[in-house]
Amino acid sequence: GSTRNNEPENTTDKGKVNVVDKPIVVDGTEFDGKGATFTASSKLGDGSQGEGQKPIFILKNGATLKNVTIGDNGADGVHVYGGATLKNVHWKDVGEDALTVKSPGDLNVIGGSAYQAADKIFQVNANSNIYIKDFKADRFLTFVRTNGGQPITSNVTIEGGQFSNGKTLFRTDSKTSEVKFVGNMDVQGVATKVRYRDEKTSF
Ligand code: ADA
Ligand code: CA
Ligand code: CA
Ligand code: CA
Repeated sequence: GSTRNNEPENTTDKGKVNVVDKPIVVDGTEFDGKGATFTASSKLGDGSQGEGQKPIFILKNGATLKNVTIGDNGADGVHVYGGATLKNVHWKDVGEDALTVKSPGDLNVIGGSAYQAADKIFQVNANSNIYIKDFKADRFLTFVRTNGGQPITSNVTIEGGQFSNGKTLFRTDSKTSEVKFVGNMDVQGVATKVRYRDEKTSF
């Protein structure tokens, strides 16, 4: 919605497609895509499940990314170092994954959506506080996953949102990570709400 996040969405560049050959680095500032699409060239990867692809955006030190659509080749999506805020960021077809927390920090994701994630949407590889509000995800295996087998401390809050045709909303192998759900979520066709190691809670 245009005013849901208390800020009008600027989409004056909707329809523009930028093919990205080299990760776009946003360090401590704001990048406003104005509704444009950013899609990876083959130099970053092919958007498959192959590990080691490069991201389209690298966000550092509290950078903000807003009004962006990640296009048909999602490669390794968005990497975050030292926290970031995303507003109105959409993934049309998630590549290997959509976003990775690469180093400690706070991540806020306000609005936005992700479609067609063959595996994970949010991959958490470092200690973090993560707040995801009013996000829409359709066709995914795991919405938020701390890195397999790692003792990561991540506190995740998911507020509202729409989740459909997925396997698991939150999965961790760590004893020091947890998720909290706030408000009303619209969930359809998702098998598992949380999986703490081998303990699953179904919907
Ligand atoms: C897999 C892989 C990890 C890491 C992660 C990622 O879980 O086992 O080592 O690469 O993907 O960040 O995509
Ligand atoms: Ca991966
Ligand atoms: Ca995909
Ligand atoms: Ca990845």
